[in-house]
Order: sequence, then structure tokens, then C-alpha cells
Amino acid sequence: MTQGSGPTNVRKKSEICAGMSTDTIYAVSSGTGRAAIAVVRLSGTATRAIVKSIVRRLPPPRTAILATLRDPATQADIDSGLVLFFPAPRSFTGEDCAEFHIHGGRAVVAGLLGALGGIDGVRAAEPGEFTRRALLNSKLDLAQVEGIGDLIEAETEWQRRQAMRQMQGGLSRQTAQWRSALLEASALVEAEIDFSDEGDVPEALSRRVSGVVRPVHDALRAELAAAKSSERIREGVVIVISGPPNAGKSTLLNALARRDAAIVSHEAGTTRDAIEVQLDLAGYAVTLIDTAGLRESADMVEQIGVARALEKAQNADLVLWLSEADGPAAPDERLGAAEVWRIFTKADLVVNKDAERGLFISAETGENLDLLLDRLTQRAAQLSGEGHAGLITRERHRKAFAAAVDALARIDADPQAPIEFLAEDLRAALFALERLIGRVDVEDILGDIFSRFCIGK
Ligand SMILES: Nc1nc2c(ncn2[C@@H]2O[C@H](COP(=O)(O)OP(=O)(O)OP(=O)(O)O)[C@@H](O)[C@H]2O)c(=O)[nH]1
Ligand SMILES: [Mg+2]
Repeated sequence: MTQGSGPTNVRKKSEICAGMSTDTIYAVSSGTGRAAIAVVRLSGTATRAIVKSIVRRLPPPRTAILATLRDPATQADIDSGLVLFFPAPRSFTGEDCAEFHIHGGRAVVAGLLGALGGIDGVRAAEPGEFTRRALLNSKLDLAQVEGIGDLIEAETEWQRRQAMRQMQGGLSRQTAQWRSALLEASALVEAEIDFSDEGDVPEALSRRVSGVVRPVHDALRAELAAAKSSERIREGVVIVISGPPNAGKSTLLNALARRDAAIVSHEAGTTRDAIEVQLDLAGYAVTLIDTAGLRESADMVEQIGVARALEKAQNADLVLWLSEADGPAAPDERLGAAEVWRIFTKADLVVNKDAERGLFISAETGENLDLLLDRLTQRAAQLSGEGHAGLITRERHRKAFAAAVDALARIDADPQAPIEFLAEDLRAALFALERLIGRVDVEDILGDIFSRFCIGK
């Protein structure tokens, strides 16, 4: 409807990739499907002219007006709705932007998109393209862009809070402070290189550099130590249900998920694949995974299932080892999990429940299921740093921090090293921090980030 095919389209695409496009773009920024209101956004140099051609006037900046929207090509009325205009640079993208708040019926939305698509030099936005323009126009930095992405994805309360902090510039501000401290040290060192011919760092300088570098090094290390917690908030605490066949693993998954996510049957070896459900435990995201029962089997598919089950357990934050009261006494040695809880199932069939051995639960009567859920919630909160986690929320951040820490550790270990080494290590640390907030190498990282964005953001 909006993009032609053929060579023109190809050219446009490459321009977009290089971030040089001057096209005016539009997209539905509210969700897809029928709704009371839909928001269609517009950004680019033709915005003013387009708004005028659709509503025959330009609303005062940042003020909503009620207007009839008309297709400029046919002069047919499309809908009546609110129209807002945000002149550059005070807009989300930094360009002229407009919003049409129209009725959310499919035909209404299609009518407006059709009208916009019919205008020359205007095209549908790529996923994340509004945000990409905001980034290119320095309205946001890379860490904030990730924060927006996370906020849109956020499903639990703590994910939302963490994403908000990042979007509001928590990571960016802190990184800027560290960066300016390192720049100060770097300036001292570079000045020394320029003005002295000796290779060694004078005592006084190395003390001043250490004085600047050490607190930054300590702070970055502390953040790395807390990284696991914040990554767990974002990605979810991983809890794997393991045990011998028929122990009641899938039954427990279904009970905790409150739906029939996994097949349950009295046959041993029912579950082959790993089955994941997402839980929200008091605002903490948890990925609960049901796995194949562990046993030797001649069946090829079951063997693959067992291998997968072990792999999931090895990478889990917590494994629940389920067995019947007369089942295998100890968890399988191959689990290699960080933490294993022993749980006895089918408590309704057991007379002697020795609480010392582990928690006895019954999916049949509900016995101790609430208690188990409470304990899982507590543990998920602990593993997520009780929500007060640090600034590192994803692998990309962790790598950047680690690279900076490596470089600063070399300085801390040998502040008397030849001055060129000192200069080089400071540059490496600065580069890592600059990469983090997207001051350098931004194009490399963008593709990965925006591939997960939705259209209209
Ligand atoms: N009485 C009783 N039966 C249960 C309970 N939990 C599960 N069962 C039964 O035990 C059988 C096996 O349950 P599943 O949940 O399929 O067991 P599983 O551990 O997932 O088994 P595999 O996928 O084959 O490894 C089914 O017949 C369930 O109805 C319980 O608490 N009490
Ligand atoms: Mg099962």
C-alpha cells in the first residue's frame, strides 16, 4: 500500500540503513487491532505540509485540536480526531512531528494510512525508525534507546521500574561522570607525553592518575558484581523442574502457571521437549521450565529430551528436583545446577511425611503449593537483588564494563608502567564507556537493537 517495489524502494532502504534518509515517515504507534483510539505518528520535513493537506490548518505547537481528517487525493472525509504538531527540534525525533489520534477501527486506520501513503516523499516507517531518528538527532543516547525498548517489552513491575530508570538516563548519566573523570586522567597523561622525553611516569603524576582511576575502577567493579541481578530482572529468573519420569513435573508446571501448558499423563516419559512458561511473581519475572524425566532410554527422541533437560538445568538459577516419596533419594548428579531444592510429590498418597527430607506437595489436594510459591517468590526476589539492582541490564553493557575494568585494572596494578601504556589503557577504558552509550560504533549496535523494536516506535 505504501511502498512501491523496484529500484526506488531499494535505494530508499539503503539510505535508511545509513541513517541518512530524509523521507517523512508515518506509522501506527498504538497497538494493532481494533481499539477505541489509534495514534498515527508522522516525522520529517514534509510534516507541516502533510498536516495542512489533511486537516487544512496547522495546529499551534504542542496543542491538540479537533479536526476533520480528509484524504488530500480524493477530498473524502476519513474521520474526525485530535491532531497535534510538534515543531523541530522540540519533538521526540528532533524533526517536525505530528500525531493523529483517530478512532481505532481497522478501516479508519487503513483510510488514514492509505491517504498518507499516497503522498509523494512519504513512506511507512521501519521498526524503531522514530527512535533511530531521535538517536541520530541526539535526543536520546543508546542506553536510553535500550531503556525505551525494555519499557515497551516490560511485563512485570520490576522490569518496568528498571527500564524507566534506564530510559530516564540512569546509566547514561553515571557513565558520563566516569567518562569525564577518565578524560581528566587522560589529559594529565597526554600532557606529560607531550612535554617530557622520559618514558617513565613521574611519581606525582601516577599518584594523581591513580587517585582518579581507582574510584572509577571500584564503581565499575561493583556494577559488574550486581549485573547478574539486573539481568535477571530483565530476562527473568530461570527455574527448571527436573526429576525422574512420572514424578509430577508437568502437573506442577500447570498448577503454577494456572493453565494446561504441558501434557500430563500416567505414562512415564510423557514430556520430551522443554516447556517454558513466564510467571510474574510479586513483580519479578520468572521463566519456569518443565523438562523430560531423567532416565536411560533406548528411544532416540527421549534421549534428546533428556540431554535438553540437563542443559536447561545446568543453566538454571534454581532447579526443583521432584520425586515421589519412594523415588530416587538424591538429585541426579549431572544436573550441575547452582541450587537444587528437593521436593516430594503426590503427598496425598504418602502417610509418613518426613519434613526433614524436603517439601511434600500435592497437586491433587493443593497441599503446600502456596508455601512452595511463597518460597519461589522470595528466592526470585533475592536473585533479582530485591529490585535494587545495578545499571547493567544486558550482555552488551556487561561486556563494555568488563572491557573498561580490564583496562583500569592494568593501571591499578602498575601505576608506574611506561607512560604510553598508561595512555593506552585509559584510551581503552574510555572507548569501552563510549561504546556503551553509543558515542562510537553506534551503527554496529543499532541493527541488533532496532530489530526488536516495533513499528511506530
Ligand atoms: N495422586 C496424585 N497424582 C499426581 C499428582 N501429581 C501428578 N500426579 C499424576 O502423576 C502422573 C504423572 O504426572 P506428570 O505431571 O505427567 O509427570 P511428569 O513428571 O511430568 O512425567 P514425565 O513427563 O513423563 O517425565 C499423572 O497421572 C498425574 O495425574 C499428585 O499430586 N497426586
Ligand atoms: Mg511431564
